[in-house]
Amino acid sequence: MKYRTNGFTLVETMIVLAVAAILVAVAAPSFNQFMINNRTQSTQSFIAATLAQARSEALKQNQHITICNTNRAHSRCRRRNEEWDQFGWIMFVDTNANEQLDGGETILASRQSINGAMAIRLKRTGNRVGVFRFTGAGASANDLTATFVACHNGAVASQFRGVTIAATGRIAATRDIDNDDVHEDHLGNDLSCS
Ligand SMILES: [Ca+2]
Ligand SMILES: [Ca+2]
Repeated sequence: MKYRTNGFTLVETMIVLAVAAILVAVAAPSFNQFMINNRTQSTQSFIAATLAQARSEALKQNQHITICNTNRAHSRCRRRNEEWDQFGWIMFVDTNANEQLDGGETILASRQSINGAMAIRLKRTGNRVGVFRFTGAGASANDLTATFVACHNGAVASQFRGVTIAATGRIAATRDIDNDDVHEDHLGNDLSCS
C-alpha cells in the first residue's frame, strides 16, 4: 500500500521554485520602472506645489519671492550652481529683489535634497541656473520663462518630467506636445538634465 505524504515532492518543489524565479525575473524590471515613474511624478508634483506656493505668497504679500538652490547651511543662494538636488532649496521674501538671501529677509520654506537618485535642474532660456523669482504681481521676474526638470537615475528620456513657468507666472506640468513620448520644456526642447 502506498501512502501519500502531506509535503511536496522534490520535483514539485523544484517546479514551484522555477516558476517563482521566472516571475521575479519578469516582474523586477517592471517594478523598478514603476518606482522610477512614481518617484519622478511625485517630485514633479512637489516642484509644482512649491512654485504655486511661491507665486501665491508673492501675490498675497505683494513682494518678490525668490526660490534658489542653496549651500548646505541654507544661508545663501548658489545662483550659478545648477544642482538643485544637492542641498535642496529655500524660498524667501526677496525684499530688495536681488535674487540673494540678505539679512532681514524671511525664509518661507526650505527643503533638503529630495531623493539621492533624482537630478533636478532649472533651465531658463536654455541655460541652467540656480534661482527663480516671482514679482509681487505673481509674474516671472524679467518676463523669463523656465522649466524645472526631474530625472531619476537610470531613467530614459520618456520618463523625465518637468514643470514650466510662463512669463505671466503660470505654472504647468510638462507635456509631450509632438507625441514622440518625450516631454518638452518651455522652449520646445526635449526634457534633459544634462
Ligand atoms: Ca535679497
Ligand atoms: Ca515630445
